Amino acid sequence: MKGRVIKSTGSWYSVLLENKEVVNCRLRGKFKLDKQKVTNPVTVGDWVEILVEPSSDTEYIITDIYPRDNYIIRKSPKKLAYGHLLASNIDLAVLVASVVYPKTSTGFIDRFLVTAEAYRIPSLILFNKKDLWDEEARSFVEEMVNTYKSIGYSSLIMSSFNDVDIQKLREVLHGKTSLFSGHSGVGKSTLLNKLTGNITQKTQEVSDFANKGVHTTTFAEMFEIEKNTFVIDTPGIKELALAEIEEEELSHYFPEMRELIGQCKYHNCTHTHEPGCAIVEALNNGKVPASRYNSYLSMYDDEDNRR
Ligand SMILES: Nc1nc2c(ncn2[C@@H]2O[C@H](COP(=O)(O)OP(=O)(O)OP(=O)(O)O)[C@@H](O)[C@H]2O)c(=O)[nH]1
Ligand SMILES: [Mg+2]
Ligand SMILES: [Zn+2]
Repeated sequence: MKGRVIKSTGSWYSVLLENKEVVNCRLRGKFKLDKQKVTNPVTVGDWVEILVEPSSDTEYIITDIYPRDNYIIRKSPKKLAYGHLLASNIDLAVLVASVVYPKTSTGFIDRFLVTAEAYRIPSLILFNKKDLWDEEARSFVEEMVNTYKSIGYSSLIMSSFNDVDIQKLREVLHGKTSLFSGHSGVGKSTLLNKLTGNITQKTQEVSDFANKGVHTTTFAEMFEIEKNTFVIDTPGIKELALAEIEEEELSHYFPEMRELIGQCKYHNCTHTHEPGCAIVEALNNGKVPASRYNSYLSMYDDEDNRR
């Protein structure tokens, strides 16, 4: 039988079958020693082949993993040099952002976009909690939306508590597998509950966990919000490490810079200090937004320091 992994807790995997049944599966031993350097060989979003354990008629085992269209991998907190697969087969990476309670910085947004570019996954910036904004916050967001639009990124301005907005989001997500990511407290699980029309996920007041440093959602889980439309709710992230991205290739993941690469005076230009840099020239002409260039410099520095 073919199914899709919707949850993984330790050595057990929940697999959604075509008939909507969810069964608990274990892995066959051989997957544990896969040649990939990952701590988890199977992840949420994977399509798998399963069969009933011969010695029982209630237990299932995963016998095969279908090739992945893509995946997102994070550095494993436990095992250095190993990655942790967060999710796979994603059509849309949604960054849920907020300008208040809690604030998402442009630096964080740009890191997310770079990561999605590196995995070749289309992305969407979802500015949530608009009901909390004053005039200043609103125009700040609108400016950001315009900046991102000018370089080809779509945004959505919304509130989890506005039914018209939820309907618009539903249309954007239709027929896709979308990953919800972002800081703790931005409303990922609240949005998911609105989309499913159920209290499927626990949510929590920002002030509560900000003080305690607790994340409400603790592992990635996928939900089918309508036929063939999936949303993966993930735990909040504080920081985003740029997994597997070398500093020399960083500018390739900024679409507005990508088109200028090759026009710099020096072929190995890092776009940080060299004369005759086409990207710095575009920055001065306003074609590369200043906030984006600042994010580039900060990510470049990080990679430098890591070395
Ligand atoms: N005012 C307002 N509050 C919201 C909105 N969306 C969510 N919230 C509130 O924000 C708080 C955090 O929401 P959650 O959905 O738990 O946040 P999360 O992103 O899932 O957080 P983690 O699971 O910790 O990563 C809750 O108190 C929600 O009610 C919104 O659009 N407007
Ligand atoms: Mg949550
Ligand atoms: Zn340059």
